[in-house]
Amino acid sequence: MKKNVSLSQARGTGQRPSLISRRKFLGSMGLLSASLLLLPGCKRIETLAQPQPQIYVVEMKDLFYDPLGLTINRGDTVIWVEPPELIQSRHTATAYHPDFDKKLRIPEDAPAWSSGFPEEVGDAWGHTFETVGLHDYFCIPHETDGMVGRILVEEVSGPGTQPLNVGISPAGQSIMPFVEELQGPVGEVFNFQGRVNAATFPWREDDRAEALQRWKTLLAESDTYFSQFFEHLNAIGIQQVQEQIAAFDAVMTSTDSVFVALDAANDLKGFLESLVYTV
Ligand SMILES: [Cu+2]
Repeated sequence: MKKNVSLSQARGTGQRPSLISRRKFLGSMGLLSASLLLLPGCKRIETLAQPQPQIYVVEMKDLFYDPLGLTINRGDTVIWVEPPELIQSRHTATAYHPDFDKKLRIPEDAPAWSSGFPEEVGDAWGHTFETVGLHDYFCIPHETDGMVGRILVEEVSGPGTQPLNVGISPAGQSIMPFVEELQGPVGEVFNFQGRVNAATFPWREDDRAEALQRWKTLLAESDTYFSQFFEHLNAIGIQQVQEQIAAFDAVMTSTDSVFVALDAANDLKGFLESLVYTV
């Protein structure tokens, strides 16, 4: 039996089938923190010694930001760049702000910020964050496709703490990381969803074997990543998650079907979603 998983399904309204898998990726980031520079989307440019402002890079890829979420200190700078492999230069990084026809989801006293449209591929734009709180942002032409991101500056505060359905498109709600993820072991949210979409491309080209191989690779990696995020969840008091994760792991280790694994991830996602704003 063939079960097709399309981009729209993966991002559909109210569906977050790969959220937990994304979190699994997040968990292992700590293990890899010494080699962050080797990971796509995790390019941190070390500047001076610790108290000095840092510069972080977020890549604007085909319909997703990489990394998706980032935790920084006040005074740090984030630079958004378009990688050269993009075919078209058409993405922006734009704060959820009435100036850009969105509800306010950045701190009230923060300036409205937006990259505007890059003139050509490879252009970069930076913003220095001087206001603590959550800064939610989006791509002007692709917000409804779920091209959204989140910068946490030191503390969880401001209009960005409103529920995700306040001012964010359904697809964006399915992508935006929870603050708990940004407060996790690493503070950078790996964009699993974007990678899932990229891995799904061969399927659309009728190369099912290649797509399955890419999915299996993603899921196998995610298994490693999950444990550390689970430890974080325990640390913030969600003990009952353990049973759900055990059930999920049992499926992950016993099935050869990436779709069965995806369904299991979806079940676990639903459970965690019911908890995440109550901690
Ligand atoms: Cu875009």
